[in-house]
Amino acid sequence: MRLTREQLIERVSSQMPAKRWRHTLGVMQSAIWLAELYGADPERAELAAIVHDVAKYWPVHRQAAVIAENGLNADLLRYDAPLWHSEVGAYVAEHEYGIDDREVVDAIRYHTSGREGMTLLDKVVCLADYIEPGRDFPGVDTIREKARLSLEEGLIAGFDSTLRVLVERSQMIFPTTVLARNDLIRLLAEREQAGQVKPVAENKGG
Ligand code: DGI
Ligand code: FE
Ligand code: FE
Repeated sequence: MRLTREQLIERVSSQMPAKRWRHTLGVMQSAIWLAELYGADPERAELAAIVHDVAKYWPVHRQAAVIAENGLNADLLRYDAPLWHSEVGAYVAEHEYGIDDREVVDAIRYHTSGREGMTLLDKVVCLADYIEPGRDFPGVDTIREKARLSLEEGLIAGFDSTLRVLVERSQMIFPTTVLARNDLIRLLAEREQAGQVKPVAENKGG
């Protein structure tokens, strides 16, 4: 039932221009690298990366139909069309390619918007999408540097760059991206606090 890695590569690559497939190969490479660096499963990270943009070049009416006809997140349809392919990709992964690994399917689903409470795999795939070797947008090297030190700081920098562009163009912002970014910033702050609270507690004890 489930397609092999080779079958997936064949099926996905046939649905996009060569340039987008080269991007996908880059995301596979970066996802494996980040997974190894931060303790995620490289095989599952690569699997999500292979499929993540499968629907990117589908006509938007076809993407919208998949969302509307299968009870997917229809709220997306009120926002920019570039957000839709990730939800459609998750559906294709599960229902056409037989990927029954919920975390892999969700990493595909949330690779564009992020979400509150992102899993390790969500973070790896979303950040890999920003920093793959073929990416060449202003600020990408800063995101790459942060990605090397912290998955969360890398992702925040990635979302920052997307949000900056959207604001610059006076485009809508999908609220889930804001929630995802807030959540990551809170996580970092809590981590830092935990690090600082400890010596204080020790002082009290001493
Ligand atoms: O599919 P890719 O080009 O590899 O990258 P992606 O899946 O991150 O898609 C990003 C596109 O989505 C980019 O053109 C910005 C657009 N977009 C529109 N509104 C939003 C948004 N992206 C996010 N994260 N949040 C938005 O509100
Ligand atoms: Fe994408
Ligand atoms: Fe992508």
